[in-house]
Amino acid sequence: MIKMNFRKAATLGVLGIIFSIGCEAPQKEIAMPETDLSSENLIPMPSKIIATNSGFRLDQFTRIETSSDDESFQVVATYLTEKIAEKTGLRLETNAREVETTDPVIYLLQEENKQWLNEEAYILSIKKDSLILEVPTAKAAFRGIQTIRQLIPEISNDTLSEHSIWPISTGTIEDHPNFEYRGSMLDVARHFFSVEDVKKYIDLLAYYKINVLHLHLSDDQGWRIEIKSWPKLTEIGGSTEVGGEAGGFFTQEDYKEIVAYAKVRYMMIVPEIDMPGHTNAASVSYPFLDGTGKTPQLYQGTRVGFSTFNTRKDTVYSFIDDVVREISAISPGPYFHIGGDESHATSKADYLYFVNRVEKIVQKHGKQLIGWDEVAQADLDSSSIAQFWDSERNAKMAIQKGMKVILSPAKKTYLDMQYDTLSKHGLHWAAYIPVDTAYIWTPETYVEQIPKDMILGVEAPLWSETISNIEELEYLAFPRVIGYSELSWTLEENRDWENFRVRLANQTPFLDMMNVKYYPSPRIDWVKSNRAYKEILKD
Ligand code: TNX
Repeated sequence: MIKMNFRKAATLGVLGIIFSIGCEAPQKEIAMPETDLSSENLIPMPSKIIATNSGFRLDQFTRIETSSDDESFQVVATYLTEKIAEKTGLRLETNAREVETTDPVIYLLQEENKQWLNEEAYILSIKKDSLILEVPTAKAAFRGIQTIRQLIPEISNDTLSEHSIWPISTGTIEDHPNFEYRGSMLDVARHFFSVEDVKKYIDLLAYYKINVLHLHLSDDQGWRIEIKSWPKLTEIGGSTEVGGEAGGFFTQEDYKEIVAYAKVRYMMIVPEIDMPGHTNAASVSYPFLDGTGKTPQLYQGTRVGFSTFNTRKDTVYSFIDDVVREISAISPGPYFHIGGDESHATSKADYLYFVNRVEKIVQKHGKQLIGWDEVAQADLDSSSIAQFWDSERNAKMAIQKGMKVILSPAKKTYLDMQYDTLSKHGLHWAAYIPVDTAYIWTPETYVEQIPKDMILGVEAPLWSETISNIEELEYLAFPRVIGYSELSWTLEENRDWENFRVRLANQTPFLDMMNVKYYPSPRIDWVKSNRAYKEILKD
C-alpha cells in the first residue's frame, strides 16, 4: 500500500507519477460505466468540453486536496465538501494528512503562471482516478466547483461495487466567463425580504456562476437599511410596504451578514439608494429632504415618479454624504448604485445638478457610481456606469462619455414581468417574457452602437410590487434567471435555445432539492427528479 503526504508530493511536482501509480494499482480497480461529458446538463454552458467517455469514481474514499496554503482555497474546498454531503450524503475529508494513492482525488490546484484568459477561468481535467481543477485564483476555484457540483449524478450507482458510487463523466472542460458582471437585483423596498430569503437567493444564483446581487434598498414605499446617523429612516421609513404590511429593514449587522455570506460565494453586493426620485419613504422620515412641496405620507401603493429630494439644499447633500459613507463602509465591493430612474417630479436642470453632485460624494467614499440609464444625461466621469433598462438613447450617451453599460433591458430581463397572461404574479408593462423570450436575444448586439467591450455585463432585476414572500420570488425568478446566467457567462457561439431547453429541463433535481417553487413553464419538458417522485409517492 503506497501512502504519502499528498500536498508535499504535489508541490514536489510528482503529481503525474502518483496518478499513474494510482492507475496501475490493482486493489480498487472498479469498472466504470461509459458516460459522455459533452452531454451533461451544465448551465451555464462552458467554453470548451472534450469528452473521454469514462467515469471518475466519486465515493466514500474520495479525498479533496488543495495545492495552495492560502486559507481561501481551504474555504472553497470545505464548501465543496458541504455541497457534496447535501447532494450525496458523502462526508469527504479535505487535505487529509495521509492519502492512499488508490483513492480518488479531487484536487484544487492553483496555477498562477499559466496564461489565463481572466481571473475566473478554470480547467477541469477529469480522469478515472483524479479530478483536477486548475485555477488562477480561489474565485475561479469557486466557479469551477459549481461545474463539479452539476456533474455529480442525482442518484448513486449501486451496482458497480459494494459501496455506492456517483460516477462523474471524464474529459476536459476549459471555461471562462463572457462578461465580468453577471447579476440579479432584488427589490427589498416594495416588499421586504428577510436575511434568510436573501441568503437562499444567493445560494441559488451562485450555483449558476452569477456573481452580483444588487439590492434595491430604498424606494417610495420603504427604507430598508439602518443608517446610524439618521435613525428615523428605518423607524418611520421602514415601517410599511406595498399593500400595507409591516415592512422591515436590515440592521447594519444584518447587511454585513449578507455581505459576508455573499463573499464566501464570490458574489458582490451592490447597494442601491434610489434618488432623487423614489424617495418618499426618506422624506416621510425627514421632511426637510422633500422637494415636492407637499407633506409626504407613508405610501403603500405602486405608483412611481411622484417623489423627489430637494436638490438645491446643502443639507440634503450632507444627508446623502452620511448615507453613502455608512453604506460604503460596510460594502467591500467597488460600486454604489444611486438609482436615478423615473425622477418625474424633478426638473431636468435639478436632476442633472443632483446627479453630478452625488457622483462626487460616491467617489469621495471610494466607490464607482452606477445609476439607471437616465444618469447618463448628466456630466459623468467615464468610471461611472449606466444600467440600461429603458432608453437606448441614454445608453448611447453613456458610451459617448466612455462609461460602461450594464444590460437590463426591461423587455428581456425584467424578472417581474409576467410569463404570460395566466401568470400568478408580476406586471406586463414592458412585455410578457416567457422562458424562451428571456433567453433568445444577444446581449452583445442588443443595442446597436454599444460594442461588446463597453458592456460590463447583464443583470436581471426582480422588482417586488407583486411578490411578498420567497415562494413568489422563486416563481418569477426561476427558471428565467438560469437563462440569464448563461447569457452572461457563456460565449455567444456556445448558446443555443434548443440545447439550453434540454439542460434547463434537467435542473429539476437541483431545484427540487433546494425546494425552489419555480414556474413549471409548459415550454419546457421538465424532467421528474427523484425527489419529486418521492414526494408524489408520499402524497
Ligand atoms: C420600473 S426599472 C422601475 C421600477 C419599477 C419597475 C416595475 C426602473 C429603473 N424603475 O421602479 O419597480 O419598473 O417593473
